Amino acid sequence: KKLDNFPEGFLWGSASAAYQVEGAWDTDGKGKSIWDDFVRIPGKTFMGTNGDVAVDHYNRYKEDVALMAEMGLKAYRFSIAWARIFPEGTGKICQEGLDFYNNLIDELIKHDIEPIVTVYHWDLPQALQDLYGGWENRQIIEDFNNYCITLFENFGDRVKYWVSLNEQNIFIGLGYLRAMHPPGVTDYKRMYEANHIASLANAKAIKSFRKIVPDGKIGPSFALNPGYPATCNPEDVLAFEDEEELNAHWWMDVYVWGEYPIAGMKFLKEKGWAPTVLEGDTELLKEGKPDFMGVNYYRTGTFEKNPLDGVGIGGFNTTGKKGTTQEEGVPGAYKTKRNEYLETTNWDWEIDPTGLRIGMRRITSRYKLPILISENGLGEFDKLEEGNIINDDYRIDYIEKHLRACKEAITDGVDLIGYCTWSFTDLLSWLNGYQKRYGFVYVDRDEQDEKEMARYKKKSFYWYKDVIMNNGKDI
Ligand code: GCO
Repeated sequence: KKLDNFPEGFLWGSASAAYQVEGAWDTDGKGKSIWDDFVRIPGKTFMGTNGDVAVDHYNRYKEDVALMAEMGLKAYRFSIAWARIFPEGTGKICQEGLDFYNNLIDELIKHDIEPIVTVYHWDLPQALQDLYGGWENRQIIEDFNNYCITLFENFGDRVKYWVSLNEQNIFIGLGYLRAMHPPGVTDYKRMYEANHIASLANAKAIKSFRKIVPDGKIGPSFALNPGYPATCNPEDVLAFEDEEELNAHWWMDVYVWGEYPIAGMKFLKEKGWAPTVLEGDTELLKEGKPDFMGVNYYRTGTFEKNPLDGVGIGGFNTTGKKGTTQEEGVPGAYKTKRNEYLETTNWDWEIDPTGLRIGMRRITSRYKLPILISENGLGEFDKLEEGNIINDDYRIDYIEKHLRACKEAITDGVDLIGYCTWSFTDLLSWLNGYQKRYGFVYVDRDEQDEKEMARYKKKSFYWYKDVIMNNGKDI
C-alpha cells in the first residue's frame, strides 16, 4: 500500500557541522581544535583549504536562519564546537561560546525551527590531544561527559533532539587507520582502542542526558554504508558477512546492546587488535542505549572475498573526477568492488536510494529503534549562472529518489522520525575544499575575497520548500 503523506510532525530538516560552516576559528576566545592544526599540515586537504572562515556562519547565522525560515524548514541540525565552550577542552568555560549557541538556538525557535544539536562533530579541542592523546585516553570519558553536561544544562530547556557522536566509525577509521583525519595515525590496535573509549564516552554522556533532559531524545549518528555481497558465491557472501560484523554491527551493536558482535570480536582477538574491555565497561555501554539511531547515508558498499588477510577497507576519491578512486592495498577479510548496477557521483560514490531502504530495514529489524536520517545529500560542482541561477536538477533528483525510498521504508515498518539533508548552505568539505557543494543555498565563496560570501538560493531550495509544505505528498 502506497503511503500518501509522511507522518505528522515529521522533522523536515537540513544539517551542518561547526567546523564546516562557522569560520571565526579563533574568535571570541575559541580554543584550537585538532582540525585547526591538521589542515595546516601540507597535503592533508584539497589545495590546503581550511575552515578558518568557512562560510562565515558565525557572523551570518541570522541571515542563514532567515533563509531556513523562508524555506519552511522544520528542523536544523548543527554541531557545537567543543573548543568554543571549553577553549582548553576542560576547565574554564568561555561565555562567548555559550552566547553564540544560545543566540542561534533562540533564533531557530523564534522561526519555529526545531534545533537538533550534535555535541561532537570531529573538532576535538587540540589541548586534549596534546595533554593526553585525545580519544586514546580514558580521561576523555570524564572530560567529554563534563562538556556534554554543560551543553545539556545550558540548552536542554529548548533543545529536545540531540546527536551524541557524529560518525564515530568515520572519525575513528580515518583518524586512526587511514591517517586522513587527525590525529593522522595508521594502527589497527590503536584504532580499536580509541574506538572503544569513544563508545564509553558516548554511553556515559547518554546516561547524563537522561537525568538532565528527561523529556529529550538522543542518539549517535552512524555513517551507514549498507553492504552487498559481490556475487552469490558463498565466499563472497561470507566476505559481506564479515564486513557487516566489522562495520555496521561493530558500532551499532555496542550502541544498542553494549556488546560487540561475536565473530568480529573473535577475528580481532586473533589479530591482536581487539579493544581492552575492562570490568564495568559493558555495564556502562548497556546503560547508554540511545532513543533513536541517527543515520548518515550517502552510499552502499559491495564486498567480495579478499585473498589477503586482515581487515579490508575501501578506497577514497578526493579528486572529484570519476573513476579515480584509489583502492589501497590494505589486507582484508573482505575487499570492496564496484557495483555495476549503480551510477556514481563524481567522487565515485554509488547512488543507491534502495540501499537506504535496505539499510533502514536492517536497523529496524535488528535494533527496533526509531531512525533519524541525520544526513543525506549530493556533493556536486554547482555552477552559478547568469542572473545568479543555480540549476541543480541532479540534486533534486537525488533527494527525491531517497525520499521515495524513505516513504517505502515507512510502509515496510521503519519508524522514521525525520530527514535532514546535507547540507543547508554550501560548506567546507573536510578533504575536498569548497568545490564539492551540498547545499540548497549556494555560497559565493570567492577565495580572493573571503568577505564576499553572498548566498543564492538554488533550484533545489524552492523544490524542497514545496516538499515540506506538502509534507512529502508528491514524493
Ligand atoms: C565531506 C563530507 C562531509 C560529511 C559530514 C559527515 O565532503 O566532507 O561529505 O560533509 O558528510 O561532515 O558528518
